[in-house]
Amino acid sequence: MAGSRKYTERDNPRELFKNLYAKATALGLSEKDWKKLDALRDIRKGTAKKPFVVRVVEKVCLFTLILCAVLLFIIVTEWPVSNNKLLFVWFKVQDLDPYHEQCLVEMSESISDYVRPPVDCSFCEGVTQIDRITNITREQFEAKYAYSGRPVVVEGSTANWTAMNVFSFKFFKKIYSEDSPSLVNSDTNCQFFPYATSFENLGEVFNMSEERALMKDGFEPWYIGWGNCDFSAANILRKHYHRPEFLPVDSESSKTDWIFMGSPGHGAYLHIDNVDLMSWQAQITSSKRWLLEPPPECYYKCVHSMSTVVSPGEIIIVDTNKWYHSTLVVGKDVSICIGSEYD
Ligand SMILES: O=C(O)CCC(=O)C(=O)O
Ligand SMILES: [Fe+2]
Repeated sequence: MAGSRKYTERDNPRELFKNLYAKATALGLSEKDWKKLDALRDIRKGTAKKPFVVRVVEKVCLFTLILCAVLLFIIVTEWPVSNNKLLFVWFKVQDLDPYHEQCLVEMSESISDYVRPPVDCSFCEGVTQIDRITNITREQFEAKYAYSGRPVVVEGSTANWTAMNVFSFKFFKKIYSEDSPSLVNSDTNCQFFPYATSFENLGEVFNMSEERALMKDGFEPWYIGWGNCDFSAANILRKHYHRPEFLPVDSESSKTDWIFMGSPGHGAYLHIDNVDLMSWQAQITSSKRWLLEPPPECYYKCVHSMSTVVSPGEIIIVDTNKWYHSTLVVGKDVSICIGSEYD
């Protein structure tokens, strides 16, 4: 094309600027003078390329900021968590039954311990020991223990329970049919506590070898608990025990029986519960040490720990929502306990 010329190295803006810089410096322009030039500052800013790492960090920060904004939006507006349709999808994605699941997110016990609201420490103020009472009347029980949060062991209240002779690993195994919901925790009421064992459900417990169940030497010890959700098993269980007679007449009992069973030297780790009501627990076989501690926020008002050994035929009443509690089987045989809640 006429009039056009070839692009040369001299036309390179960098080269052009280098020449200009050399000429200006030769004419006496100092580095300080250069820095005063706004145009030069703009050129420097515009052309300076940020290092790769800085650009990546910037992008990550931006992404995190957007993510936080979205999460904040969800938390503040409760969207989409409060949106039923999306909730339904959320459950389905997790393969949960949206009609039976109680909580959107299963909170682990260790987390729920940290996020629980602080308790009113009056329940443990002045309580220095776990009282022991024999043949307590309803009136005495109601006046001092039923709803005060003060723990107590009642002696001699299971005298006419056939459970004392009937309950055993073998007996429990027999009262559950093969398709019992209790064996596979198919319901939220069928809670199973494996504690330190690797059992995943009650079905697996009943499948352990007879030697292990009977704690023969060399077999792994075990300790577990479960909430019975099988009505036909409950009917059989209740033929052998009844609600303690000292409980207030008009108090409702929970329909769920809790059973805890296992080897000497084992038990439940220290925890606090989130159940609806007060609990009673009867020791059927062997003996178990209970350790109770008030929540840490009550340390300045209450004794830091109390313990007692509960023997066969004794019933312990504890507000397990207020007292941290742990247990340890101290007898020689398999420990079996049955309990429930009352309001
Ligand atoms: O009996 C046990 O080992 C634990 C009982 C328990 O944690 C409860 O009854 O809340
Ligand atoms: Fe508990």
